[in-house]
Amino acid sequence: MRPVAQPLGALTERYRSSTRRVDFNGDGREDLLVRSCIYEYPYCDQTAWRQLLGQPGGTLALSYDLDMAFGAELPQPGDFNGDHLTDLVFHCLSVLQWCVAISSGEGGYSMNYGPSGNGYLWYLYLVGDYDGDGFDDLYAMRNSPANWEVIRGSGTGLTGSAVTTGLSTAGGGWTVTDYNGDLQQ
Ligand SMILES: [Ca+2]
Ligand SMILES: [Ca+2]
Ligand SMILES: [Ca+2]
Repeated sequence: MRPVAQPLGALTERYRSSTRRVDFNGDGREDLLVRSCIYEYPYCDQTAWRQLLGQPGGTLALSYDLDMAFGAELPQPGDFNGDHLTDLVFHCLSVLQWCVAISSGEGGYSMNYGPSGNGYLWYLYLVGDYDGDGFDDLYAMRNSPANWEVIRGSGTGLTGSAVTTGLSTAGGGWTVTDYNGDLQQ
């Protein structure tokens, strides 16, 4: 049980999850993912997601563009292989599959592909550790029936099939949390 003075645990414990503290290269400095224009002339006709890595002194340095993401996606941070480097999961609109950019440790990443994204809402998904195994999992909204499904983190990326939760997506405004403190979300 947590002491009353620190019901959420010590400050250092609260932000140990890479889901909450984005660090692509594991140097302890928080990093950013930004959407920016990559073809600006004569007008911006293509955007991309770009990693900016935190530098000593508080500056940021442009690192990598996110492959297979052209700007309409909404990448979500998580750690799908349990190495404490922040990965990014999103719906690859170019191939209509769920995919994860697994961070490599130098600011780069390798792409991993999960199941087809057909039949899911492509713009609304969440990340949490559904089964408490230390690998983050993807919560995806199935269109019909309108239920949440979970595509588990495998330790190397995403598993090839989804788990049916039976939980309706009705209501909107969803988030993922550990409701009963059993370290499963
Ligand atoms: Ca970093
Ligand atoms: Ca990782
Ligand atoms: Ca998991």
